[in-house]
Amino acid sequence: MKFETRAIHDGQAPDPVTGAVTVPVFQTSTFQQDAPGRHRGYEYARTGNPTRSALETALASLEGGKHALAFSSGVAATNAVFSLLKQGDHIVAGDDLYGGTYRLLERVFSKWGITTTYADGGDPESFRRAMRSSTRLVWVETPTNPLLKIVDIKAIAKESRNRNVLVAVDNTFASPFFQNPLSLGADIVVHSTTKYIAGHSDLVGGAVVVNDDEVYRELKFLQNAAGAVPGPWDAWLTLRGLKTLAVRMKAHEENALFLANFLSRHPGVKRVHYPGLKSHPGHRLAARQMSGFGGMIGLELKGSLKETDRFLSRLKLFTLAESLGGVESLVSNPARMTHASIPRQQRLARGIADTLVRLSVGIENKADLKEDLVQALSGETAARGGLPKGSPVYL
Ligand code: P1T
Repeated sequence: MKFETRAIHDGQAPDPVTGAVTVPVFQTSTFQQDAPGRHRGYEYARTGNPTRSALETALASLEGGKHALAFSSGVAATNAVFSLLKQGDHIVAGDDLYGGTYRLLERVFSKWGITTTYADGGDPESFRRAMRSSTRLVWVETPTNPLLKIVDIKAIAKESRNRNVLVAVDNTFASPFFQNPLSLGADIVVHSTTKYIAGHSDLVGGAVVVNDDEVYRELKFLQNAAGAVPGPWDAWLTLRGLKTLAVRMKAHEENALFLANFLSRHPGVKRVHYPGLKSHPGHRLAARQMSGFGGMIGLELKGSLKETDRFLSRLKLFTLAESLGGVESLVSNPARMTHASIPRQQRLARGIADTLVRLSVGIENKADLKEDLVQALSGETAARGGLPKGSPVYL
């Protein structure tokens, strides 16, 4: 069955007891046992809950994987994958990644003797060079957060397989609709389901999808042992969201491509990072390993941080907020928001300018979104034309 059909049916058959067409919210912490240790598949809701099981079945299906596990956040899912490692193990991670992932590596796992080397996401060879005999895991995002770099999953997976190193791909930006890393040779897929999968900016959640039974067993153990599970309501909302993932992703992409083209020609814009633009260094690779380019745009304006701040404050439809992937458009300034946990020198070395703006393009009408950008950019351009400080900018 095709993606759109699986999103609506897999794991989501009508309830066998009542015929309810949607999966019930099993709001219970525990389950009756018929005799001590004899239960009907569920014993305690941290270990398993039928609403969560339905979500896990659907997520595995969307990623083309055998097993999925749902977590209470994307960071909790990431934490479970890093917890597969032991003291002395080494990770090679792409150098452009969510600030919270960097923080987890540098401020939590490093304390326990798990070290990380960062490799250039654009160069598979740099991953090979960073590997040591103690390397157990390669971790990449693609497209990356926030610079939208494209990492060659197949090339990295091939190199890692020879060395018995697990490859994990954080697929949050692409969503399973545009990219399935397991089919490109990755061992583990991670999602912040907070973003496109749930899609409505109304919950925080995460997921891990794998094919290998042994890796699944270890992760399932960690899910229960560490306990960062989603409650049934969040599992249910995520299920409701993912039914429309295909239609939403098509709309996100159409709008993002339209706006990226417009922005790349605007005189107030220095640089646009969007893999769907032919000028993007990862465009051809993205066209090969993804079936669409997604809804995220990186943007650098001409001028200083002051002009950037003016632009941010003038936007009306793009809401200044962390997160991404919801139906509504959001804008952020990674250096002071999502990536503030990376020290400034590190950020600059990775190409994350203080003035970088990140757009999560929603599914509103694209002409309205363009108009919002036009007015915010013209304000910024007019202001640079010499209006006294603090003057209102009329257009
Ligand atoms: O926020 P949470 O659900 O815990 O997911 C963490 C996470 C993991 N991976 C990627 C690629 C992410 O972008 C995130 C969270 N990111 C943001 C909140 C953000 O605005 O970038």
